[in-house]
Amino acid sequence: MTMQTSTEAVRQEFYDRLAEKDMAPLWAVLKGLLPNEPRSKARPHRWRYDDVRPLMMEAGALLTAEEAERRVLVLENPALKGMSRATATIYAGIQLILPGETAPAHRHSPSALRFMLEGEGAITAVGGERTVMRRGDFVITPSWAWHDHGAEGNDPCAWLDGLDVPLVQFLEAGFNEHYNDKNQAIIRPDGDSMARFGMNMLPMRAQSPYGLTTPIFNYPYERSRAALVAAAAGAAPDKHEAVSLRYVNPLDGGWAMPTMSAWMMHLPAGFETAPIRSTDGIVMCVAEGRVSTELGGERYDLEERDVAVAPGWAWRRFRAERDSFLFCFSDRVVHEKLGLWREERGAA
Ligand code: GTQ
Repeated sequence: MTMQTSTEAVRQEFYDRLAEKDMAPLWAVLKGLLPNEPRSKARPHRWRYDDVRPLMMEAGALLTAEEAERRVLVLENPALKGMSRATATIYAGIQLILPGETAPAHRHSPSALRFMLEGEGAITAVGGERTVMRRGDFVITPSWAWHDHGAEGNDPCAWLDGLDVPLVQFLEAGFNEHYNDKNQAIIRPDGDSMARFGMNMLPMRAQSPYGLTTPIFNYPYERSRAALVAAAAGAAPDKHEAVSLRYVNPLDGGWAMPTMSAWMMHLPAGFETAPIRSTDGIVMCVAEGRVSTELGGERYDLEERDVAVAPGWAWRRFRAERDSFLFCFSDRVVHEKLGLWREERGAA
């Protein structure tokens, strides 16, 4: 036995005795616990809507929305297979409702957001109020709010779902409950929450019925797009963020949801951003146009409705030949609240 192997054998024998008593040597794991910088387990990835759509329609022929409860194709990060994760903390999926179907009412502690992709007549009901979801709309289901969905027109309706499920799993704070009927009781007229909270005015004693989540549950694309176009006319785009506006909770000026941040980036025709990275992991979807992007060194040309992922601390940059609009969401708000959020802005 050489000197070295005998030392190693002695140490290993010690580690084995530690393990028997449910302990472990820190020095063997310290580098992994305290990395010099984040190295996300998630990979950059892109899902083409042209690939998703036919498979989604196949699922539509295979089972009803009611059978499935939610007929969704989960977008699995290829490095996190079987975990229902697009990023470390975010679940994403594409949900399909066929004309006349209902996705029955339930509620859960994870929060959900929707980014509407296609179909006329998609309806979601949240907390006793209905809204029509149109293409490009950003729609919110707050934690523990009853919600059911339907398609009341003649089209299949599809949207991107984003949930904070992996984060809630990590915190072991998941609850779920079924409603006693397919559809929840509607107690407010359409547009009620928008009138009270979404017109740059607030009730005299404003309080969100949804706790930490914004009281507005549909941010229509028509308005977001118009704001971005007008903002682009007023000033040069930011070198790293082009023209970006975030979805806001009007009650406190913060992000619209307590666990997920959402914003939309407008890339004017011909504009190219400089590289930027941040600790939050981002899911993005092209609302309009065509976006060439580099995410963690991978190049993707994103068409309308394509979804892509930029893992935390991966460099990202964007370019568009024609006016384009990119919906983005991430766990940034959580990082910020915990004092962990960082970004680095690279040179052009
Ligand atoms: O629409 O309520 O993609 O509960 C996953 C879980 C959608 C929903 C998902 C859900 C929903």
